[in-house]
Amino acid sequence: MNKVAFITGITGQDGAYLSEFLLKNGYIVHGLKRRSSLFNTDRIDHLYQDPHVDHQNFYLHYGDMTDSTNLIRLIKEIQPDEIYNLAAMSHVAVSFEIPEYTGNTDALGALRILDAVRLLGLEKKTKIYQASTSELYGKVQEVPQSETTPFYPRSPYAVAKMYAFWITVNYREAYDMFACNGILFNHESPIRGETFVTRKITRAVSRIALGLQDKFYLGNLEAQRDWGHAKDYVRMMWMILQADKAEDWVIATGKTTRVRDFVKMSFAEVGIELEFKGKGADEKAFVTECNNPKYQLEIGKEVLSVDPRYFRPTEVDQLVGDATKAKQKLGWECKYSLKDLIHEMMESDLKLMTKQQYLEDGGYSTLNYFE
Ligand code: NDP
Ligand code: GDR
Repeated sequence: MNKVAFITGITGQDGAYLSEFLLKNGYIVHGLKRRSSLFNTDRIDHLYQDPHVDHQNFYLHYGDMTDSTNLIRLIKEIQPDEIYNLAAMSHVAVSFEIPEYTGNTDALGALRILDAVRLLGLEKKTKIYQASTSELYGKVQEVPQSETTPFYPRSPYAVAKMYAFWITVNYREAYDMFACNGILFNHESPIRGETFVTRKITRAVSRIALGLQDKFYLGNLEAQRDWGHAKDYVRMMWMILQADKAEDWVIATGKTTRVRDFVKMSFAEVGIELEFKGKGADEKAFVTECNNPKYQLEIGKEVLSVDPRYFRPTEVDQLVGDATKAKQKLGWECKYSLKDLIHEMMESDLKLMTKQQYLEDGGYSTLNYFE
């Protein structure tokens, strides 16, 4: 019998990779997608199946994390063996703009899933994965951060995720449910949302190299993140639900890198070396070498400035995870290094931006939001 999984947030970065992974492993996959005025299924279009054909194993259902009746009905119909609750308003900076909605979706959304399973009497059948986050550590109390490090959330997003973390633990203890938190550190990929810093950088560097844009703007260049590849991390989500016991797990590479160095490494992928000058809000980056004849950038050209608009009211300065428990107990390992990740993201964005170049050369405009 094929196992049945229900993924909320299936249209997001992790939902797309997790769907691929579960389908390859023989699962029947159901996903929750939001109604939107434009198509929002770009990342999973390659998995789409015509609902009129037999033997379908990939299904999408309309729904929303703020709608309990919808979630209860879907879980009742699907009778999932595993639920992966990945849906969230996942942008930390945006959560300061829409804190109530963030709480409703990210905190109460997790409760709605847990309580639907309980209400439907599926406690012994359905295992639940909750997408918890390294943002819980926020104002860092300990380096590196592990399952025993105290939390100190620093944004409405992280506070909402802290509720989701504890309600998952509480339902596990109160109702003996197989409900687990994966405390995942940042993970990226070529399909990462365009407004997260890594993808913002690889898109901008590609456009600058191709001559489509002169420069770009970032916020805090000093922040340090433990960046892994999303493909490695979704495999771990599945492993967490296959463990003997329901527990909470830190997933991280154990290495941390400054935003500034991510910028340097991305430019280095196209043979461009940079020098950073100034400090804080006045920092800028200039080209010092251009070693690839394909990309002709003037030496001394300014390609990056800090714009304080991207600073956050409260920032998380440094994250670096200790995934010893997952490595020892579940045998998890990262297959991708940061260099591999940046290489893959740059390769993909250079291709995408080359398409934009053709369009622009043909007289069509292509939008590039500075978000
Ligand atoms: P994305 O932002 O790429 O995807 C978020 C998904 O949630 C999208 O499918 C989005 O739908 C959906 N969603 C948002 N709001 C709602 C709602 N109200 N109802 C239903 N669906 C909704 O996130 P990632 O894939 O990067 O992350 C997956 C999860 O893991 C998130 O919960 C995130 O907070 C968490 N996380 C992510 C980490 C990372 O580094 N990527 C690290 C740690 C945790 P739509 O496509 O329509 O917008
Ligand atoms: P993060 O990711 O907040 O860690 O949350 P993001 O890529 O948004 O920021 C990382 C760091 O880069 C700094 N930064 C900028 N960030 C953005 N987005 N845009 C900028 O221009 C910019 N300049 C500097 C930020 O200040 C920050 O320090 C991600 C999300 O996926 C969450 O859902 C997840 O829980 C955590 O990772 C783990």
